[in-house]
Amino acid sequence: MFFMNSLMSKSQLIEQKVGPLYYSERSPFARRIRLALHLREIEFEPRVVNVFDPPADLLEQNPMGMVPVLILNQKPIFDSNLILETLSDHGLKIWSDEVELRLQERLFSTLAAGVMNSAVLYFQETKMHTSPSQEWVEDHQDTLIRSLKELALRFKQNSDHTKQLPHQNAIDLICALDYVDLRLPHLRQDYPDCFMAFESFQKSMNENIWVRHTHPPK
Ligand SMILES: N[C@@H](CCC(=O)N[C@@H](CS)C(=O)NCC(=O)O)C(=O)O
Repeated sequence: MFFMNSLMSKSQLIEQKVGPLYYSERSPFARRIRLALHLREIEFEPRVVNVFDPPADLLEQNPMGMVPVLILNQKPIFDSNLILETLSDHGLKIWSDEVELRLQERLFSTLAAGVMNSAVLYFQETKMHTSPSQEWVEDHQDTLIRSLKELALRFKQNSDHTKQLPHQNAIDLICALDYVDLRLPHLRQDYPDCFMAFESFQKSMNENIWVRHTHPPK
């Protein structure tokens, strides 16, 4: 078990036990939590697992066998959205306090998580199923493209602070884009317009050591 330290001096999380965090190195959902913690210098015990062959302790913590799972005060919290909400409940600054701003930020992050979800489903359909359905493959890709287009529109309108770390919108966007590059690398060529808005953002994000450190391996 590890303890919180440093930057979160006012956080109620300070005295609480954080971790382990169950994750897989390629999971974009887990990466959004790893980055939210790393960027605030919150230490956690890493528990890297293979979700395609889930170990018994992961299934014990989360019967759905999915990552991320964060153990907080000895209790498992799963689903990245609920983890973020819980961290926020414990005083971590994840979202703006102002209601309308918070709604817009959360909608943006929900769209980014939607892109992650479509990319995971696309990967599962193309690489994991014995007889992939072309219809589903196209459906997942279409959903992904629609969500990416909406993200690009909103990104252009968003204020600058949401495009910088450690804002959760910036974290979620970089996790979504890097995962799309991993699983659907052809999209950049097929739909260059969808990625144009994010070009300098993605480059600048990669200057951050934690973004590089958590980059999904090939
Ligand atoms: N809605 C969940 C999605 C988590 C998810 O799909 N995780 C994937 C890895 S990217 C997983 O654990 N897959 C294992 C499986 O489907 O058995 C979240 O936000 O945490």
